[in-house]
Amino acid sequence: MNKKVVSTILVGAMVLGTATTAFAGTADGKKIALVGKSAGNAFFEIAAASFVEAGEAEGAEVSVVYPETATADAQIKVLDNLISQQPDAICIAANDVNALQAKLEEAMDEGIKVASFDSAPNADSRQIFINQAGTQAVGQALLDACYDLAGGEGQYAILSATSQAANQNAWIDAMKAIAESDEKYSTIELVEVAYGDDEPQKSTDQTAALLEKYPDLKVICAPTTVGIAAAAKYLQDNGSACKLTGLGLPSEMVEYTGDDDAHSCPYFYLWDMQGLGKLSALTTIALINEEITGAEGETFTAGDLGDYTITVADDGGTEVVLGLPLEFNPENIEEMAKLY
Ligand code: RAM
Repeated sequence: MNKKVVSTILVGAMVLGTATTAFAGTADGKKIALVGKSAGNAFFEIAAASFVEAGEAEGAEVSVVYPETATADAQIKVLDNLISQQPDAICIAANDVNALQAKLEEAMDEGIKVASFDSAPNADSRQIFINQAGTQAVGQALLDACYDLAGGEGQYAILSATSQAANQNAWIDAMKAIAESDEKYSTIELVEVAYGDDEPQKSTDQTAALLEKYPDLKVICAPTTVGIAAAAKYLQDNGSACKLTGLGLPSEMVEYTGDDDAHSCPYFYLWDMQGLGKLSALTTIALINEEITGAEGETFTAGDLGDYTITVADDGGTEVVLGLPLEFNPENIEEMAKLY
């Protein structure tokens, strides 16, 4: 079955999650829909597995739904379908900051709680954002890695996901703002932001194009798990001197991570993926149960993850922040690859 057919079936019928529970959970019988940015991306599959596990442990029925493409239009179709099914909550990773607003407002007007994870729609489109690692913290880590791998001077480029991706654009904006505000970074130059659309082949082609266009390119930073894996393979297979960093899944980066010339990526970042799925589920359930409304200053306990306080996000909406970005390098890559 090709990808399009699978996606269409996923849009048409809420599958992939099932109800369980024989005990009294905090969300018995509640229906939650988890919406990813795109199908076929291991990142969302890993996050969804822990979301489903945590949700089902509380008695919720979780459905995981993917749009046909990584676009806002495709997510609007998914949302239309979901709204007609009246789940108790939707938790979405947005493909666009503003384009989902009307649909998500419609959902909230109908009494459906709206949380977002991974990639936030604007402040009016959600009640809360579950932020994996803090936008500034991710931007700082990535910019410092570019500076370090460039040896403190020279050209670097960014290989992003789609041009509309809310999360990638927020991280890139944070990188640019930090670079502008600190003289230290004036010796490194961002030459281009390219878009691989979270598709492996397009990301590979964009990597090749960057190398051809900028023969002196020292670093590519790919803040997308799909992009970094594709770039890692291309750079390594071609013995390129250009180094790579960004955000990746350790399980997809093991063979490319190393300090020597034989490896394309000395180190990269991500966050606790299982924690992201679990915190997203438990925050969504806290919204359903009206333990929180998503307002600044509210606190709640997310099971064994501990206590969380809702804070104001960079975009003026609210968020809970899971933790800090985690660095993956030759020392820990093998161990972390077993987890995600
Ligand atoms: C890709 C997606 C996702 C992002 C990761 C880092 O899998 O774009 O939204 O958070 O990369």
